[in-house]
Amino acid sequence: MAKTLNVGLIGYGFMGRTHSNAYRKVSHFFDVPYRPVLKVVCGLVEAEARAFAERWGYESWCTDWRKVIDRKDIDVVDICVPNNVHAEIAVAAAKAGKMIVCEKPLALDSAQAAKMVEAVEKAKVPNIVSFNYRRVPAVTLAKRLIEEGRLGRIFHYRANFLQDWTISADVPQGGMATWRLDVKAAGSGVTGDLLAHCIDTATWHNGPITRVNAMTETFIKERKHAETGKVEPVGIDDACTFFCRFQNGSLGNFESTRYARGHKALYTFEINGEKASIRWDLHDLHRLQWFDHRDEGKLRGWRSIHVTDHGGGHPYMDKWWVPGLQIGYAETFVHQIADFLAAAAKGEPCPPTFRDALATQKVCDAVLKSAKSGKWVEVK
Ligand code: SOE
Repeated sequence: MAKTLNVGLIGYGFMGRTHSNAYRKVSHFFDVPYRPVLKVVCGLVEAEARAFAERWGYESWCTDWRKVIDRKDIDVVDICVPNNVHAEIAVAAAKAGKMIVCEKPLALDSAQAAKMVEAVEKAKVPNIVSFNYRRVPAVTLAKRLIEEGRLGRIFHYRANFLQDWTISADVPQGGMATWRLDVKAAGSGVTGDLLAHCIDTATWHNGPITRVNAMTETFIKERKHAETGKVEPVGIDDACTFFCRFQNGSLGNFESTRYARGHKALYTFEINGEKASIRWDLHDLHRLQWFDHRDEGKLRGWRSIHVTDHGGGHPYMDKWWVPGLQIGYAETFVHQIADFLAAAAKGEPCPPTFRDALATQKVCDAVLKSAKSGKWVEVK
């Protein structure tokens, strides 16, 4: 019989919903060692916290995150608030001995992230950062194929994350819905919000990034602040592209923007190896495109693998429906919680840990530094 695991969720926005849904579903589909119980949700506006608690089935709600940490009955603190508050909450939660799930990016910058790593490692508490796309079955399958050496030597890794939701100058910065545009709350723009996902997946697939050369642009220079009502300078990067070198000698090419008209969340990557190539697209997330040069010449070509087959050993899929039926974005968070709970019960780390996310943060810092100087920057 699984032990209960009392969850304290901090933040009831978009990410609070994805995580709540995962806690609700996980023990229905996975044989997890803990059964999550939604104990308390915390957020700034009491009426909204209460409404969220009622909708998702949290037993209680509050407006002060410290109360969640002070509660002896809370086992896991789940941080779904803007990036500028992650560090303070995570360090306090670690000191209180809580397990921690934290939204991405881990912090505003790598100096802050390093303090968070120190806190969780000192307290020896299980920790994970929510780079959820690793746990799309097709993305996990790509990792397995690379590990099995099927691509041979890797030459190129390229990734894009394209959106278009901030093109209008009327979109404000700051506040509950648009804090991602406020540099004080977010730390950076697309680099921390979108490229961090690509960097996490890329370094998981292809190893560390050692040097970067980047270019950023802020297309709309001033926006009204949703909280102050004043028109203020925009401090985030609206778009960022960078080249890089990986430690294994391969070349990387990354692009992210919120100004790609027509694209809502187009995350794609392509990996070219000596023997084979892989391509993946978030809009068709259950498919992995595979080209194998070793195939017989007349049949050689890109094949589209529908990553939904149990017998084929497609990651996670045996826990869902019958072969051929799909899952989606929401389930990546269920996989994340299932893996996290399994690892915690065994006393093992569950990647991406805070330490893994610190490595991603260091690449983001190097990218932003390079964009400022126009020079290559080493990733420390
Ligand atoms: C921003 O629009 C955002 O929601 C990111 O914050 C998420 O991490 C990404 O998955 C989708 O886009």
